[in-house]
Amino acid sequence: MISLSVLLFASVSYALAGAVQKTLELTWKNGSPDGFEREMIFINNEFPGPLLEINQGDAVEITVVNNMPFNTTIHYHGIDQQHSPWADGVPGLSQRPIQPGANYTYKWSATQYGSYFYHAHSRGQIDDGCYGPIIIHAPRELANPFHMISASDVGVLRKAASDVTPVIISDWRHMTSEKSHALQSVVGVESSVCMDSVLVNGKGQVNCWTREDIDKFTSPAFKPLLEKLGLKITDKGCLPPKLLEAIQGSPANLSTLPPDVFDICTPQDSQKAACIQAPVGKKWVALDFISSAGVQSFGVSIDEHSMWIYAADGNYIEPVEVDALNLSNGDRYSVLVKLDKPAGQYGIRVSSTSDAQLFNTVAVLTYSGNKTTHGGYGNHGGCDVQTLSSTPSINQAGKLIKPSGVFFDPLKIVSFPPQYPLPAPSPDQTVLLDVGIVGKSYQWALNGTMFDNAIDDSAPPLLYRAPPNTNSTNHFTIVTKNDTWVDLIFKMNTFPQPAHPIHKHSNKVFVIGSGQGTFNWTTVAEASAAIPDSFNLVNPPFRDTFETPPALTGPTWLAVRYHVENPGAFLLHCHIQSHVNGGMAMVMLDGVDEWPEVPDDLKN
Ligand SMILES: *[C@@H]1O[C@H](CO)[C@@H](O)[C@H](O)[C@H]1NC(C)=O
Ligand SMILES: *[C@@H]1O[C@H](CO)[C@@H](O)[C@H](O)[C@H]1NC(C)=O
Ligand SMILES: *[C@@H]1O[C@H](CO)[C@@H](O)[C@H](O)[C@H]1NC(C)=O
Ligand SMILES: *[C@@H]1O[C@H](CO)[C@@H](O)[C@H](O)[C@H]1NC(C)=O
Ligand SMILES: *[C@@H]1O[C@H](CO)[C@@H](O)[C@H](O)[C@H]1NC(C)=O
Ligand SMILES: *[C@@H]1O[C@H](CO)[C@@H](O)[C@H](O)[C@H]1NC(C)=O
Ligand SMILES: *[C@@H]1O[C@H](CO)[C@@H](O)[C@H](O)[C@H]1NC(C)=O
Ligand SMILES: *[C@@H]1O[C@H](CO)[C@@H](O)[C@H](O)[C@H]1NC(C)=O
Ligand SMILES: *[C@@H]1O[C@H](CO)[C@@H](O)[C@H](O)[C@H]1NC(C)=O
Ligand SMILES: [Cu+2]
Repeated sequence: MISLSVLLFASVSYALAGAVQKTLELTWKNGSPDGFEREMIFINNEFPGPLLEINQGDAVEITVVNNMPFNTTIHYHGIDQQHSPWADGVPGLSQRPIQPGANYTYKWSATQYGSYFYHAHSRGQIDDGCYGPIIIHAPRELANPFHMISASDVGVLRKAASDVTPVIISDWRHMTSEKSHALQSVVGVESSVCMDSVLVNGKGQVNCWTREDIDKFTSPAFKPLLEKLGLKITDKGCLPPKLLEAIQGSPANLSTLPPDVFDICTPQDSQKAACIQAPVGKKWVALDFISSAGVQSFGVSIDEHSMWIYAADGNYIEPVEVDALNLSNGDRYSVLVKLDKPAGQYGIRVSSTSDAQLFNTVAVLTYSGNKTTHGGYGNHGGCDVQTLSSTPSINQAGKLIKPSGVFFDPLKIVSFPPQYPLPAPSPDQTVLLDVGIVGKSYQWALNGTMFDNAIDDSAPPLLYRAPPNTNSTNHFTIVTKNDTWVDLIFKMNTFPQPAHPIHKHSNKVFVIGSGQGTFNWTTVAEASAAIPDSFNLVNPPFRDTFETPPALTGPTWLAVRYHVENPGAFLLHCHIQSHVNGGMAMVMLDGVDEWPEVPDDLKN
């Protein structure tokens, strides 16, 4: 069990802050989350890993013991690592890899509250199951937005939110990440984008769609190209490899592709579905939706219930009531659900909304007056989905069924309380980044140049070097000074390319603009003078994970702005595993003028 702070509600000044110590032991053994057995990663013998429950202000110490046959590191996604850049978990940047049999202790302070998760940051180990949820409880006194949901229920809503249940959504592949990665360079196309199943809290089914449904839900953006090439979406619901070959414009070795990678779908339904048990007799339940997906993004909804989204990437927002939300890799949304329907079982629908693959799963939200507790996070019981009779709000392709339904729009997020700099600062530095493939369809770059993955083993890690390595001739290193403002402008000028869920390590960014068309300006000031409607410089969303608009039939762009306030070596990267492993990352040497001295006892 986790050693929890006994002080459930630490004061805002953190004078009574507690400590959380936890050991996470990583092992590599057989498991079958969707009914198909393969080798995978377990954390303390669990999949997904155990919940880390923390109070804001706590000192956190996590010892990761690597009992797997390969190197690893653990990253705490969304944790800002104020004054602890050495605990960020990126090999070659903030530490050396943890080798088989070794361990490393991550020490950081919980300066934030809300929903986070931890995951491996080594190669494609996320796709092998290396992740688990983090909840950081806000102090009772912290201003919350629950009165905007129901003025008469504030106490009940706050209590429900403090009992929030994590719901981790991921995609799952039957091949290990290393095999899948190696296969791509043999085959010559990005074959690792075709997954096998969708998991909710580590449970799922392989439910192969009928050909009729596959044809019916084929993305209109790809239909003309498929028809022109005489191709069809594969039996696993994936864009066919021949289409990927056509997009990259260079020949592949498709005869080397095992048929079960794209084509053969074998149903597996030996597993029960994830079952989320709402507390007995309560009016509201809170859920933290977390995407630990390696590739695809998902539409999520709960049958016959709306969801009040009250936090995004951990931070409170002005709540919005929606029927469905889109969840991309690395996103966290916290929702409150009113339990105002007859006691029973309701489907939680999770359907891919990415054009690259049509697949889905169903989990169950159950509530009753009965004292049955076979659900919740970390409980391995399950529910039957065959007996579900509730009415879905989205179809199997993630589209709203009722025309009056509401999909959450992440660009409309408004922080609660307001937290944006006004007047908008003018940036000290603007970094323009050319996003796209740079060769084969598995070779990706955030700035025209593939990130050099050999950095993983760079000795010593960049953070340990003094003075910092300010090599900016490699086209994948951004160097900033402390207490400056930086604009990052992502330009997707080649197409088709999917939406990229970009994750910035350390502190969050303001998502200030996005649009269709070529971004042919050099600063936000020029662009916002020309196309003001594409920008929000007043109350922009505040995120650590943000999606570039998909560039399917023409160019798109995205602009974010952040304040450099935590010197250290951090990563900026796409959270699609095949993209980041294919080179889609940048090193950010933040605040090089105030570079920290790494304490000797924290070096590995
Ligand atoms: C971590 O490694 C050190 C050095 O090998 C060892 O003394 C210690 O017992 C290990 N800790 C755990 C929790 O395995
Ligand atoms: C296909 O594979 C063969 C044998 O591995 C290799 O010699 C050839 O270069 C490959 N062709 C392409 C287009 O990758
Ligand atoms: C969310 O997904 C739906 C269904 O695929 C799509 O129509 C919609 O454009 C997406 N919304 C956003 C804001 O990405
Ligand atoms: C409550 O439990 C009883 C007896 O186990 C069962 O028959 C009934 O269906 C349960 N009700 C709900 C809503 O789960
Ligand atoms: C594991 O990490 C060590 C230390 O950085 C490095 O020398 C070794 O090459 C790594 N092993 C692999 C397989 O990457
Ligand atoms: C800078 O980066 C380039 C390109 O990766 C590399 O060739 C060069 O050795 C680097 N210089 C230093 C001083 O690290
Ligand atoms: C991005 O790449 C371009 C060349 O393609 C280069 O001029 C620019 O300096 C690079 N930006 C960064 C931050 O490395
Ligand atoms: C930017 O590109 C678009 C389309 O290519 C063009 O219509 C527009 O005039 C350009 N804007 C500037 C400022 O050059
Ligand atoms: C970096 O800048 C931030 C924001 O101004 C400031 O709070 C912090 O103390 C600075 N860090 C150092 C090490 O000077
Ligand atoms: Cu990407």
